[in-house]
Amino acid sequence: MRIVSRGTRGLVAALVGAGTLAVVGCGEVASTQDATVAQARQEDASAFSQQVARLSGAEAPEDFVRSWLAKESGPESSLQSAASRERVAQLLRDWPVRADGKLDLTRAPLRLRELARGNAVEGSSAFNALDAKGRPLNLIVTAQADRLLLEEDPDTQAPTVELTAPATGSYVRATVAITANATDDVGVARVDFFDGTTLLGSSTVAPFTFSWNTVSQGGPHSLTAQAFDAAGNSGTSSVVNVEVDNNPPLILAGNPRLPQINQNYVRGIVGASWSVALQGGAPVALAQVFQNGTVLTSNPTVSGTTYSYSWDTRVLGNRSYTLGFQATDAAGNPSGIYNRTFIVDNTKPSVSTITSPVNGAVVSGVVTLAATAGDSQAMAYVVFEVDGVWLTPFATSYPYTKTWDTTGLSGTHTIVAIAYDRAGNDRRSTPITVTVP
Ligand SMILES: [Ca+2]
Ligand SMILES: [Ca+2]
Ligand SMILES: [Ca+2]
Repeated sequence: MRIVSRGTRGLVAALVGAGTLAVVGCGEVASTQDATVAQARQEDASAFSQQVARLSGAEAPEDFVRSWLAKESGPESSLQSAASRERVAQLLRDWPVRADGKLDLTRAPLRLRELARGNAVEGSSAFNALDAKGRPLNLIVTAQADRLLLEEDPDTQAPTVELTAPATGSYVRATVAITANATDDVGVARVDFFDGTTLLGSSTVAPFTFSWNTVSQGGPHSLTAQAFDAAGNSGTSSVVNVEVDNNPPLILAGNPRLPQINQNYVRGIVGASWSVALQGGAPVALAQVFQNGTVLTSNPTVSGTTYSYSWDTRVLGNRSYTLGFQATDAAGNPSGIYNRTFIVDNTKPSVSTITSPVNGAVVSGVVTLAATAGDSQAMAYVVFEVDGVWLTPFATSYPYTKTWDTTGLSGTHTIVAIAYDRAGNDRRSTPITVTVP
């Protein structure tokens, strides 16, 4: 065993890559008759070193490597496939250069992996090769007695590929990441993504993914991926069916439907509801009720397309609130928040007093009944009740008055004024009695 020249050792180290094949790179290895397998590989590597030294001849190793790779990537290459020649051309392009423009042989993009076949005794050692990122190159570097060769490693096994996202049966919207998991015995060169028979796009780097813009693609779609290795073998994934829906649900208000006199005042437990009109195929996945922007529930009662919620205002202060509703479909399209403003009033009117006639009066003809009434929020009307019967229409504005024709009503009558606020709370006045002669 001789120690090869310094320049050659540099070349071998470069081709091998530091640490990739630990047995290579040192020529000081003892030769024995009963070599172990590892020692045999050391012999092979050493022979390879010597081969390179012999082949490089008068050429500097840098020139030798450059011309060797240039030859193998060109028309004189022994490689049959254009893909393999391109891989060698890429090696040459990838090879780092030093400041002086020479190839930096200490930083090789081509690395030798395990011994593929042969040994020193046969005078031919073949190594599997890796690129700079450790991916199999589908090339075998062979050192023969008088030549250094690149050979194609025949690859006949197709890659396998499955789509990992989106999930089959899912609804999707906007830009969707279609992701594939692809494997190959040598290496996956490319994954193509299809919508039916339409090629959407390709990815050459794991994780294999494609951003699919679905904005104008509503409806059902069948997605597949096809993976290729460098030799052109391909495998196709199973179909993933998805439905594209880029349209948010529409919200229509339901209860409470308040009469005009209430304006938007509410009290007690308010039965609030909304109806949802779906747009696109995705059902509602999330329905939320909000109070002043805070979620009250994400689980309102649903019946068909109507969502309802019992809003308990009794625990709230008397003031204005927004009650909102939002539905998001299974594709992720949120409706706008449908907000309605309500004023909570759970307090009776503060005042209800009959001011005319006075208690015990004797009246006749057409009598004007009058009352004072007030509410901390907003008054709606005052009802004058005579002997339990309401006089209509009600007095809806201050001063609250109502005429009462006593003709033919001789006797004693009891009168009460009932004040109602906008929310429907009422306060009864102290009754008065009057006498019609
Ligand atoms: Ca393969
Ligand atoms: Ca939709
Ligand atoms: Ca009130």
